Amino acid sequence: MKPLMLQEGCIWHPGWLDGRAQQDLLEEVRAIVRAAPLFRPVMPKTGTPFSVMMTNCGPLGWVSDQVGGYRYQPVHPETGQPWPPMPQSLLQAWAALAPGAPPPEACLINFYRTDARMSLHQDRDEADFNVPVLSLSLGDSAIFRMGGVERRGKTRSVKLASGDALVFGGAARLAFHGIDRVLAGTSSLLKEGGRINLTLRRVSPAPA
Ligand code: MD6
Ligand code: FE
Repeated sequence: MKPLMLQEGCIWHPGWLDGRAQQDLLEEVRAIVRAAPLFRPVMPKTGTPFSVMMTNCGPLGWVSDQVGGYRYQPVHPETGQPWPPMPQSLLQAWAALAPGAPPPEACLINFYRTDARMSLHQDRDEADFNVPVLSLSLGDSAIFRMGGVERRGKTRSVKLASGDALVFGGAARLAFHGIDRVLAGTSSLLKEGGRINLTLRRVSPAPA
């Protein structure tokens, strides 16, 4: 399907990964989870657990806990081991959809059971907001809500399906967004249902 601009800088590529590529990426995600087990982050200050479980690959990974807050770090918060390397397929997706951007340093992998959500947020733990974030989705479809750069602005929702890519850049890079709900039974990729979302990020300033 042809790409659609949801807002300036935010491009949705429905079906960017075909069935084979989705299956291959799922296998890579499974291998990453074996090396870097899913953990459940908690909100800074309140300690409220996320409903989503997470892991990462690449030189850096995004973590959150009560004391340290949101941050990137080179090791898994529970095992203390470096994150597994980023698979070639993800680097290829980055090269294709974020051409000219400096290499990604982190791929955050979110696991949603069918009752999980992600509240409206901005991604602002990275140094350079000129570099886009690239999102890839696997498994059940989900209602993705996006607004503007102000929390109270108006929002629109799209249904992200397995294989969809979303480039979050330009004026949309700091737009609020979240997952309202996962639509159980919309994909057969994951035997037990649920959804996986991968977001590739440049964390440090671009090399000179
Ligand atoms: C999700 N995505 O699709 C959550 N962040 O599960 C995100 O939070 C996100 O899709 C930054 C850029 C693109 C995204
Ligand atoms: Fe986000």
